[in-house]
Amino acid sequence: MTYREYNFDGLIGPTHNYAGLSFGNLASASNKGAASNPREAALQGLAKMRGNLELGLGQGFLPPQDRPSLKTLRALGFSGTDREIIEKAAKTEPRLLANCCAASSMWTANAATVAPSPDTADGAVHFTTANLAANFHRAIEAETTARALAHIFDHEAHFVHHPPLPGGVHFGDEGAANHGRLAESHGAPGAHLFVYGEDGARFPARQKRLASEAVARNHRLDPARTVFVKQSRAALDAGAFHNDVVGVANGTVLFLHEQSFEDREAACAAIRAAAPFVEIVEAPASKVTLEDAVKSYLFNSQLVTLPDADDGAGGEMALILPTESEENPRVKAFLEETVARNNPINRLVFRNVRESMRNGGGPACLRLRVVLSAAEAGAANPRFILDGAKISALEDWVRAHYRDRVTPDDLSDPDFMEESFAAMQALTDLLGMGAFYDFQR
Ligand code: SUG
Repeated sequence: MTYREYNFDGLIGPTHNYAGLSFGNLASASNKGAASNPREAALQGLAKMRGNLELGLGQGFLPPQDRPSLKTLRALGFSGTDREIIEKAAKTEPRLLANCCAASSMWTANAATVAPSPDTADGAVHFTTANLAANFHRAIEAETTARALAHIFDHEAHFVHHPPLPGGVHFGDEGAANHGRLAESHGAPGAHLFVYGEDGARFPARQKRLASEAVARNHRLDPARTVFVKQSRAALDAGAFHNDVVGVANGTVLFLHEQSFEDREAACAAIRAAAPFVEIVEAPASKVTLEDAVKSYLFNSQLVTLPDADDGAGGEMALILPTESEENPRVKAFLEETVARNNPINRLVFRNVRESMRNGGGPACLRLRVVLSAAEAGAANPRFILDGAKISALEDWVRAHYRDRVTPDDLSDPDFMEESFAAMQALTDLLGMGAFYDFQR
């Protein structure tokens, strides 16, 4: 059977802004209060999707969420008309309002964890929506994310959907950002690497071991091919709030920073036991410091197998990197050295996703990987699987509805809310989604 990897990128929403909401995420903190450009952000995201399509990769997307989240504000005691709710929240609880306006669902690596069908005991594709319990603005994504995944992957025989884990921060789960799959080809049984954290001296860990274990159970993975590894406190405290800031896995390759794991040798031994074919490509701290890694996001790249004649196995690999990693001379030198060496990574592609990067989201944060057989891909909702014409239609939609400048003050403006909902209404019309969002129900 032929299997293919699809990247489902988050379509960036019209309220994209810099509110400094994520403690431990250095980019989010340092850009707090800056003006954002949602139009440019969404077009950068779509250009990355188009670029991946042009490389021959499978590309889908997840829709943005409806923001401001009036449902959340109502549940927290704000009442009146929609406009009155925004006015009251802006006056008395502006931080809460900012949390309810975040366009953070764009980072779909945090939407869910996915297990492809060759890896699961029942042969279905399993999804567990992430509860994102660590941050309020992200925790309120989970309900709509689950709805979106169920809408797109709507076929009982192929797709199993697990709700967000219960228990709040006790089972804090940040989705695929702390998970990687290693396999000899997309369709071969894969090994699953779950990376969890423990609080550092500076910053709290978001992903809990208990959560990773629960997701592995939900997905009916083979325990012999499932590894739980602790992220290093040094990486967390350097600003790697998700493990995908310091490492990425694809196919037979694990590309990571030397200081990613708390106990490097034990972690690598466990990974080799679960995936004997693995090739570990490591950046030594002497060449790339953790600080370089966090600033440049070289590991927050999409490591992809370029298509070849068969099912994507054995093809060469490319790194889809943020332009920031081209601008750091040490990082650039290490990347060039990596492609020159004898390993499957032999192409570098730099993409500008600066608007997202300024909130701590690189190319890998913006995508959820879903490996599908041809039959499974055929069972997914085709409106969310892209070709060039569909990308052009989404670009037109962005140009018609998005502002090119948003400051924190704009979040208090009820007109901005109405514009955002008009955009979402037009999107549901375009995609035939019906009354999908809370504001439409
Ligand atoms: O959860 N930033 C996101 C970035 C997520 C990146 N995802 C991965 N590494 N996979 C976060 O910290 C900032 C929003 C603000 O400050 O306005 C934010 O939510």
